[in-house]
Parts: sequence; structure tokens; C-alpha cells
Amino acid sequence: MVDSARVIDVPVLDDDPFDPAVLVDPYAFYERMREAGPVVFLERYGVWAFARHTEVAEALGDWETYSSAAGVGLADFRKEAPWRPPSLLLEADPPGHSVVRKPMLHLMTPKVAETLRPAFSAAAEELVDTLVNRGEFDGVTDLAEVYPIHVFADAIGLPEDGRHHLLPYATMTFNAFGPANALRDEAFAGSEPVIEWATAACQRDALSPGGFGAQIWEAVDRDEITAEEAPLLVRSLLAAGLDTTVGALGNALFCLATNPDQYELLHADPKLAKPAFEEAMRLESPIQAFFRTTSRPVEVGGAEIPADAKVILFFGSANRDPLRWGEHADRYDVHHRAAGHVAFGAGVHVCIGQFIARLEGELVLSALARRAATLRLTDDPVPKPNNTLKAFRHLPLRITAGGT
Ligand code: 4IA
Repeated sequence: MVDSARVIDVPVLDDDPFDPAVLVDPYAFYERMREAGPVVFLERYGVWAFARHTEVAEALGDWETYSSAAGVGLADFRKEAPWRPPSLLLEADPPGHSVVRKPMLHLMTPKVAETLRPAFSAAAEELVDTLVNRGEFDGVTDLAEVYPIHVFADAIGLPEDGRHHLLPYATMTFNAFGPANALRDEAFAGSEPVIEWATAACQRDALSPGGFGAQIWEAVDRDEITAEEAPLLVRSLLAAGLDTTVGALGNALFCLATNPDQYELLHADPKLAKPAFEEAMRLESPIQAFFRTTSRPVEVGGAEIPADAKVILFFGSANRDPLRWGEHADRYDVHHRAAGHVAFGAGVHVCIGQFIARLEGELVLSALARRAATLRLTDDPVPKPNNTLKAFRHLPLRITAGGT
């Protein structure tokens, strides 16, 4: 157990980062944490927190001190049983982590992502065509939720039947990283058929030939991974690859719709789609925070954090830290070089799907930019509170047709 923060010279805050009101608009809370110091203690949960870019990046780069094996949510797996068998990737440390990560990384190199481009591009063009013809649509339910479920589920080789379980499954996964609050309980209500479908979808016979899922199983034939590991690694794709990109696409649409001058720049030069997506990842990061657990006492900014302590790393705050990004850290700027953001993590756990996520973002934004002269909200966006993900439930949009 961790001692109380009294013995340590760190600011103590009584805020609840998992309060739905904070989750949907966390930026004032982040600013207070960053200004309070390099480390703060959140007394409600008895955890330390890093909200500045330097400390978050440092922790991500030091897996030996900041372990993932006790889970990357609030729960310490050594004290309470996780809701699912731990992920071999996310909830593991080297050397075991490295062994399974290697074949997974191989599946998703930038080169492999490029082979997906024709199919992913055709799907983006077709979907955006339909929406431009409609003029008004919901950026989340008609676009952000539709596109990844189509293209990435196809790339994995998932059965068509039951794909409606994918988002509820991811909603459970990401709420489960937080405390046992109402959000988590709601996500798990009626979860049995969802988990049942997801478990079946990870089996070899459910996955169509040529997809990422089938390729994971082929690694078993080459003795790179075991037959027990394969379904868990397929599960990682289901858990990590859908709701994250859904959030990212919705958040990027939000950034563009609320910054008409920036949309105008994108429309005038659709090649800005890539940096426009990256900047949205920085400013409205789908994954707002993950925990680590200290494997030893560690000194940070003059304070000592004991061993076996949970530390929450606020990616969404690091990505807006003025110490790293300057006084305009909160501004959406399609010309900004967002490199160095930690929305995909960093270090040994850095996102393996990042090239595919970026491809999806680029293709959707570029298809829009080439067809629509304007993109605006017609009503208030509706946020979708989640213990880990920052995303929208609805984004009422209007676009006017107009080529570049
Ligand atoms: C897994 C970081 C996030 C996208 C993620 C979620 C789940 C898993 C991996 C990564 O279940 O392995």
C-alpha cells in the first residue's frame, strides 16, 4: 500500500477525474494540476498524477520504474482480479511483452498500412459522397462510428454478423480502466452477449483468410506465439482499434467544425489532411489518461513516490502543456507540427496501430476537404462520457458541396 501524501511535499487535490462533468470537459482541471507542480496527489483515489508533458513522457519512457503489469487502469491487478484475462500487450512488461509485441508490430508496419490504402480510400470516398449529398448528418453516428467499423473490422477479418457488438465491447473496455462508478456499471450492464461474441470472434475459425486475425493465428504455426496467446492478441485488436479511431475521427470533425478558418485552409489544400488529423489527436486526444504502477521508489520533481503506487499519466493534459507547446497550446492549427504529442503513447507500449489510425484520419479528412466547401455545427455537440476516452456521442453537422 502507498502511504498518505502527507510525508511528501506534493500538492493534494480532492478533484475526481472520473466525474462525468470533468471527463467531458477536463481542461480547467488539467491546467490546475499542471500549475500545482510536476506531481500532484489525488486523494480520492490515493494516486499520484503527472499532468505536464515532461513527466508524462519520462514515465512512458521508463517501463522498468513505471510498470504496466498491474494494469493501466485504477485497479491494481495484484490486489483485485481484472474483469478479463490481462492483455498480453497493454497490461504486461518486458520481456514477455516484447515477445508478443514483435509479431504484432510486424502486422502493422507503415508499409502494411499503405497496402490498405486503396480499400480504405474507396470506402472513405463512398461514405463522404453520400454525406455530402445529404448535406446534414451526424458526424459521429453517420461517419466516425461507421467508417472504422467498416474498414478496420474488414482488415481484421471479423465476421459481418455481430459487428454491432464492437462499440459496446470497447465502451466496456475503456470504462473498466476507471473506478467502479456509474459509467463503468452502465457499460457492463447486459455485457454477457457482447463478451460472448467478442470471445468467439477471436477464434481461428471465425476470422476470414488474409486478415490481421488470421495472420496472428499463422504466427502460431511458425511457433512465434502459442495457441493460447493468439485469441488474446486478436482481442487486443478488437479492444484497441475501433472506439479509439471512432473517437479520433469525431474529435477531428469537432475541431474542424468549430474552427471554420482552419477548415477553410484544409479545403483549400486537402494535403493538410494528415497534419490536421495529427493536430486533432494532440488537442482532443481520444485516450485521456492511463496509469502505471511504480516498481520502486522514485523521485520526481523533488517528491518521492513510493514503490507499488499507482500513477495516472494525463496524456490529454501533456498534449496541451504550455511548457511544451507554448502559449497557444489550446489552439487548433492545421499548420502546427504536433509531433511529440503522446496521444499514441510513447516508449515500449507506443500504439502499434498508429499508422492505420493515421491512414483512416487522413483519408476521411481529405475526402471531406475535396468535396465540401464548409463544415459547421448545426446544434450543440453531445459528449459521450467515458472513464478513459474523450469522444462525442453526437455531432450535428452541415456541409456545403464545393470542390477544391
Ligand atoms: C488490449 C491503448 C488502448 C488503445 C488499448 C486498449 C486495449 C488493448 C491495447 C491497447 O486489450 O490489448
